[in-house]
Amino acid sequence: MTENLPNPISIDAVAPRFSWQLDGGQARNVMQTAYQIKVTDDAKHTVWAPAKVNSDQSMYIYYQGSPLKSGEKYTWQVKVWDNHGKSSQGTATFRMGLLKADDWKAQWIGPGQEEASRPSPLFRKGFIVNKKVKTAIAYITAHSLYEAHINGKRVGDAYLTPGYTSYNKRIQYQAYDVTNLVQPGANAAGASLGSGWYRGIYGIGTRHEIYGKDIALLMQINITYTDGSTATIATDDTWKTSTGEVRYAEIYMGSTIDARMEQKGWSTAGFNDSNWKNAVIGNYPKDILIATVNEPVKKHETFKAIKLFTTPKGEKVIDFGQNLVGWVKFNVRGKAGDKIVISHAEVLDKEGNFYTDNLRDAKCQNTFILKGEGMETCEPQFTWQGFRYIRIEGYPGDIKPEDFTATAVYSDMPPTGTFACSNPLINQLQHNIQWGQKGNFLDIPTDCPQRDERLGWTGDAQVFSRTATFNMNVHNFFTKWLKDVSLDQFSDGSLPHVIPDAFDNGKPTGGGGSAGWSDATTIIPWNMYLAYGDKQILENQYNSMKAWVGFMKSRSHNNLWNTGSHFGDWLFYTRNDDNDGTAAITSKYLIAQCFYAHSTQLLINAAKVLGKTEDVETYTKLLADIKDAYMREYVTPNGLISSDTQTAYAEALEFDMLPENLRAQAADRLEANIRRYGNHLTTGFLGTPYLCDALSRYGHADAAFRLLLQENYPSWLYPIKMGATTIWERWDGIKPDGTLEVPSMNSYNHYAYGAIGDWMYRTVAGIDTKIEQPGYKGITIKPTVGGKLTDVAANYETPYGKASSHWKIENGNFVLDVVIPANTTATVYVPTKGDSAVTESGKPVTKAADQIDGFTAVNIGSGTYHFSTTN
Ligand code: RAM
Repeated sequence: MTENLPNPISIDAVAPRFSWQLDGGQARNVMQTAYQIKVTDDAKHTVWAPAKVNSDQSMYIYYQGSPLKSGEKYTWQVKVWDNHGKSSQGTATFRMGLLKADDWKAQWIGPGQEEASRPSPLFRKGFIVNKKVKTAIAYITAHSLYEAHINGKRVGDAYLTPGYTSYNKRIQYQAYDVTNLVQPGANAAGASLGSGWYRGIYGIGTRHEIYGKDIALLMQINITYTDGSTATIATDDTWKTSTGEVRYAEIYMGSTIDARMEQKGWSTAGFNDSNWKNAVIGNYPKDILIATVNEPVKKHETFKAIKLFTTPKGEKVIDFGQNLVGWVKFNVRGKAGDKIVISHAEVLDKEGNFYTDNLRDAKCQNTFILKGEGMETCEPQFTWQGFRYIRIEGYPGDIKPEDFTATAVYSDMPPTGTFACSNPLINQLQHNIQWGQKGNFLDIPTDCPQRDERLGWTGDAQVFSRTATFNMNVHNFFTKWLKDVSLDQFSDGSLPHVIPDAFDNGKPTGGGGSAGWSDATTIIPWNMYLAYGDKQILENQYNSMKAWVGFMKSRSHNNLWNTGSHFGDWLFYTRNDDNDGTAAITSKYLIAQCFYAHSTQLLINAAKVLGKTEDVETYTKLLADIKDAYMREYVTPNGLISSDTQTAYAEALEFDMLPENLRAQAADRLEANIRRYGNHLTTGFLGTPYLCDALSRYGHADAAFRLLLQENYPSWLYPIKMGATTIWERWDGIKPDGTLEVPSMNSYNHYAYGAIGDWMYRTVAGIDTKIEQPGYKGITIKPTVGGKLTDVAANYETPYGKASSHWKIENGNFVLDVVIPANTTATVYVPTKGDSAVTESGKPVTKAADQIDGFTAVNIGSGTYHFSTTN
């Protein structure tokens, strides 16, 4: 991998990093002992050939050869040697992006005068190819969304490009190898544009034009002929512009496609564009253009209708069986002018009617006007919807459900994990967590994908970030988003509530600095460092982390951060008829103090990794003061916390707020609190991620399992019993009597409570990285048995390869199958009672290993292992 991507073609890191995996085959204890890299350019000249390095490092080796050139392709080879006397070689390629603003010969172009309804503009240009093409690379970006074509064919398979960044500071472009799309003789290039995040209706209060009002395209095709000569096809005012069938397209609202307006063949060479206007050059910056670091949004799973039915109100509705994010495509035959309207909904109401009130001002409607020429395919553009059901209006003739397909659309991150166990409800929970991630990792991490929001809410992203690493490789996804975190951070160190900052666009008016939200600055970089072992994330984010801690310090008095406005433990358990005070309110300032400590701790951790010893000292002292202030203000000498809630105890325990001697009693109080609520959780966004971990860490795994397995409200499984296929924003999005929560805030696809996934992988299956060997260079396998589970299996694609933990209870004995990838080592903790014997592949291990707290610990290298215990 180059910069964590396979053979990328637009790298703008001046020193890209190389990583590889070793395949240990059937052998055990395989470690790399040495590697040697060689990099050559396209003409096969060596640009870097360092000597063999005796090291087991296989991740993030920085290129250190002669300067890499804009647009050039390079090949790198690595030879590795292992401790079994074997060696092996691998090859990969990468191409540099356009490194300087002047590498862009293209000019930004727009349509000039636009109709008020803003149909999608089309742009086209014919060009001639009269020599043999060696390579053709297209570099494309837009304000805001583009879809490019060459000779009538779509360029690439990405959607909603160029993706969403803080557009006033940086805009990504994408590079495509279009060698196979250009042809000898006459060619045409073209693109259509949508308003998207840049100038569309977006942000709370359905704002418009957050980043600008002009729609614009920047496109350049760099052709290299086999004789070494080059040509550039670039947008300028000789390009022609018009509009076509996409009459309207907005993220929240949906799109209107009038097939009668289609300009057939508009992106082919033979098309007559004589009545098209000339494009108008726009003077927008090119020095903010950057290559794309994360995986683009692509189409993924498709769903067929599971049923077509008529609601009590008489509406025709299709159920796709899964709450998903993307859109519906269908085939239909009708007359010219027939108008079909597809509306979207996540749930039906109590009566079984199509329910859209929770979408607020987002219309989520796609309208298609047919041209009446046989079978037509209808697919929306430059928009997406979050839905399980569609309502169909205006359909000519009988609806054939088999003609409808829903496609899930999300960032194309490699899947990394699976979790399955003997309890089908937990498996459904895992499914819902993954679908929450699929639905809300659409170029940026969003709170929800359906209503008039879909924003990069920092708190939600932070809460879910570690779980996200288990389900998909989110390394580049978060690397990109974190850059916008640091760019949009206010100068006083506070962080806007959403990133990119669609509320303020740089002006600190929309607020920020909420405890647990702005801590995305520290928590996410640290989680990425743990999951991927990538120090560069910490280097890049360090100033941002420090600025956030600085902000909290500047707003504190006597080390107590008790100022500002905070969301608190958002959506915690509360009842309307709360006569006896069961609402689990945790003081917002108490929470703020805990996050102040936690972020400071993470800053210290980062400073240690980066060798910033002065900062380690300064912030260690500060951390002690923060904890002292917390103890003085919020905790009695016996350890009762002034907010006697699950969230207060969970955070106190997870952030090490209490002195050692008060921790066990705090865990007991937490456990007792859970019993008082009849084994229910009462936590909101900020307590939920820590709850089960705090319990299991302090000897109350049983209570954690009782919470996990609780089937009635509030709990993780309650929504599943109510038919959920994603994680809900509220514990009671649908109430036990079938009525729905308030329409003003009731999303059925909000991943925050899915943060329990981290505990399932790391504690129940027990796969974790050692902190001192992050990125799973050192692995821990430490299963937690409980909850009447008899079989738990998790597979996880670490940066080094697959690790897995599969445990079973067989005839009362514990059996554990483990896979550890090559070039890593692991400690396996086999749960043991008293003097029960542990064997590995039939041979006793107990004597050679340590006995710690009910576990027999065994150190192993890579390979496949089978442990079992006999009681
Ligand atoms: C809601 C969002 C999000 C939450 C904020 C505080 O509007 O959906 O989930 O973080 O409010």
